[in-house]
Formats: sequence, C-alpha cells, structure tokens
Amino acid sequence: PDLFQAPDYYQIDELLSDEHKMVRDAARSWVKREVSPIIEDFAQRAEFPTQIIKGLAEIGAFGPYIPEEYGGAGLDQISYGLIMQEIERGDSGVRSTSSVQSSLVMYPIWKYGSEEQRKKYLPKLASGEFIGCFGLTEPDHGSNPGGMTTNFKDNGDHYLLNGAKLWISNAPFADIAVVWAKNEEGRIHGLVVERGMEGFTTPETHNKWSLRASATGELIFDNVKVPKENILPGKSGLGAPLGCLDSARYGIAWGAIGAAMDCYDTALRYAKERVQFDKPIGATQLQQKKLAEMITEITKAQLLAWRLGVLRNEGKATSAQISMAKRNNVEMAINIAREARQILGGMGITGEYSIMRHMMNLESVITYEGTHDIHLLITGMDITGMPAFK
Ligand code: TGC
Ligand code: FAD
Repeated sequence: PDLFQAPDYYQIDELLSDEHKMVRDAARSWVKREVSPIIEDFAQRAEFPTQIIKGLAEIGAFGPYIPEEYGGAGLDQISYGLIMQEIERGDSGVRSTSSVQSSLVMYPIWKYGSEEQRKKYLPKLASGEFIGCFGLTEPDHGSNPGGMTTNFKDNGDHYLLNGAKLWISNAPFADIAVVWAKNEEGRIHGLVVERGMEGFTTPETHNKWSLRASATGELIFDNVKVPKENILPGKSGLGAPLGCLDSARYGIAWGAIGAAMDCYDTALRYAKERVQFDKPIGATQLQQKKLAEMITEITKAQLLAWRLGVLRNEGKATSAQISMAKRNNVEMAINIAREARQILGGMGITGEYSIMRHMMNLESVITYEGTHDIHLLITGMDITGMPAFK
C-alpha cells in the first residue's frame, strides 16, 4: 500500500533477485514519501529541492555501483537501473542530479582518478556532502564535443584553465566540477575544478520550460589556476568523457521507464474513473488503444533495459547497445506522456497531475546525453561501419 502501482505485465520481477527488489522498493517508497509530494511545487518555482540530497545518498542513488570502500553502495547494474527508474518516476530532474553525481562525477574519478583523488572525493560525493557537475558541452560544441575549445596550459606548479561550458546540470550549486579541456597538444583531459578557485564562476540558466526542478548553468573559466594534482591521470582523449556517458545513458534507459510508468498509472486510473456519455472513458475503444499500446511499449522497454543490465554486469554491453536503449526508451516515454496527457483532457495540462511535468522534462532527456538523432547515427554507424556524422 506504501508503494506506487507497478506495471509488470511480463512478470519481470521474476528476473530480479531479492536484493534488486529490496533496493527498488526502498527507492520507490522514499520517492513516494519525499519527492512526489513536493516536486510539483519546486518545478513550478524552478528550484532544485536541496532537502532531498541526504535521502538520495541514503537510498544509494549517489554511486550505486561504486565500491563500498569509496563510500558507494557496491550494487550491480540492475540495482543501479532500478534506482534510476524509481527516481525518474518522481521527476527526471531529480534523476539527473543522481545520474550526474554517480556516472559523470564519481565514475570518472573512480575509473580515471588517482588513489588520492578517489579517497579525497568519492566518500564525500557518496554521502551528498559534495555535489558534483560534469562539463563537456560548450556553446559551440554540443553533439560534437571533440571540437571543444576549453583549454589548459602548463604554468609551473599549476595549470591555467580557460573557456566555457554550457547546459551543465547541478552547476549553480556544485562543489566540484569534472571539466573536459584540451592541453597544448589538443589532447582532451579531465580536471577536477573546485568552487572557490579564482576565476571560476557558475551562472544559472533561467527560463527553462523543461527539467525545472533541476538547476542548470554555465561553467566559466577565466585563467583558473588548477593544481596539477587535480588532473585525472588514468585516461585521456574523447573516449574518456564518452565512457562516462555510457554509464549515464544506461541509467537513463531505465529512468525513462519510471516516467512512463507514472504517466501510464495516472492515465489508467483516470480513464477508469472519468465518466463521459454515461460511461467511463476507459470503456471506449479509443482510450483502450492508447492504454494497451502504452503497457506494450513499457514492457518492451523493460526487457531491453533488463537485458542490457545483464550484459553490463557481464562486462559485455557495447556503447551502441546502450545508445539503442537510451534512444528507444526515452522516445517510448515521451510518446506515452503525450498520449497520457490527452486521456486526462483539460486536467492533463495542470500541475494537479504529474504528466505534463514528465512530458516537458522528457524534452531535455531526449536531447541530453546525446540527442535522439545522434543515437540513431551511432546505431547506423555500428551496423554499416560508416560514420554519418562528418
Ligand atoms: P569518435 O571518433 O567516434 O570517437 C572518439 C574516441 O572515443 C571512443 N568512443 C567511446 N569510448 C567510450 N564510450 C563511448 N560511447 C564511445 N564512443 C566513442 C572512440 O573509440 C574513439 O577512441 P580513440 O581511442 O579511437 O580516440 O568521435 P566523434 O567525434 O566522431 O563523435 C562521435 C559521437 C558523435 C558519437 C560523440 O561525439 C557523441 O556521443 N556525441 C554526443 C555528445 C553527448 O552525448 N554529450 C553529452 C554531454 S553530458 C550530458 O548531456 C549530461 S546530461 C546529464 C543529466 O542531467 O542527466
Ligand atoms: P546541437 O549539437 O547543436 O544539435 C542540434 C540538432 O542538430 C539536434 O537535433 C542534433 O541531433 C542535430 N545534429 C547535430 N549533429 C548532427 C549530424 N551530424 N547529423 C544530423 N543531425 C545532427 N552537457 C554537459 O556536458 N553536462 C551536463 O550536465 C548537461 N546537462 C544538460 C541539461 C539540460 C537540461 C540540457 C538541455 C542539456 C544538457 N547538456 C549537458 C547538454 C546536452 O548534452 C546537449 O544539449 C546535447 O548534447 C546537444 O547539443 P546541442 O544542444 O548543442 O545541440
């Protein structure tokens, strides 16, 4: 009774372990208790609810798969996915904060950082004492991050960092930023930039109609002196940030299912209760078509995400497989949100229900972490061997 309704048309629960279900149910009841009651208000005010940071840490949403020795939850990829699903059932913006913290900040420090960097940052990020952000996108380089112009040069005992990043989730209040920049030879490296470093500012981006409960901003570097020990030594080149994106995109493939489930549950309940022409609208063929197609698409998306999770647990998932799941599942969710909104008629456009908020949020989700078209081109490149980007 404490939990949301959970469409499970193909008994996918039977594919989950007791630990998976425990982790999922803990996230589900936390979201219902702490996120759903307040999130509409924060979205309306375009504000991130900072009071949920501690709870996100407690349900394992900051570094679900990062080893426990660094403060992470030490869980597998399916548990990670299920946590993202439950959080995005609440709001895509809240899931964004958790995706960025886990896969775009903790992951690169864990995978590419030195042991000192891991010990310095990971436990604080896992507990929510520190919030991080990830700076890859620039004003003139979105889909093509390899063209970035943000750069650093050797200046004695430190580097001098210059440039700007745009559209950065968590930027306005993040304590640290993992920033991707080119060295004097044009090679991309990751640097940890800390709030308070002189010449580093993070202006907020206002007037978004999407992901309003998530804070988005710029990162501006004006001759920032970054200590040499803040460079991530383990990997350089565009493959380093793209490796982080694989992990975040996988989480989004699960997260989108959560948003879709919430829209479907809401529309199904409404269709059974709303009476027009003396019968519930759910008894009409047109509305049943919408609902039947929704549950079919959710079920297909669940199977795609679950299988991808198994492949990731076995270390076998390819980047192209991840692109397929991100692209398919986000499109599935946005289509369901649009149809669900129609089932609610005029009520669908209000903040009394979550659907319109999900629908607007998903416009960001379908664009960030690689646009819908870029993921299609990644699949195209994978099956033909011919990149169509350039
Ligand atoms: P290309 O020449 O294909 O590749 C460069 C190097 O990277 C390697 N690589 C990967 N490595 C790991 N994981 C992946 N997914 C990889 N994809 C490619 C590749 O093997 C190569 O390595 P090497 O050793 O040969 O140098 O690169 P390209 O410049 O042609 O670009 C390819 C393309 C278009 C697919 C890529 O640039 C891309 O994915 N663009 C989309 C950009 C993007 O997704 N940005 C996301 C920014 S972060 C964000 O949106 C956070 S929102 C978070 C939230 O709030 O939840
Ligand atoms: P563009 O790259 O200019 O694309 C515009 C259009 O052209 C798209 O439809 C695209 O698919 C298409 N296109 C581009 N190239 C091709 C091609 N070769 N062939 C055919 N079509 C093409 N970035 C970060 O680094 N960190 C973050 O935390 C972060 N958070 C974000 C939060 C939000 C709310 C949003 C909206 C974005 C965020 N981003 C972040 C940025 C996001 O990753 C980029 O917006 C995205 O990668 C697309 O880049 P762009 O907006 O510059 O679009």
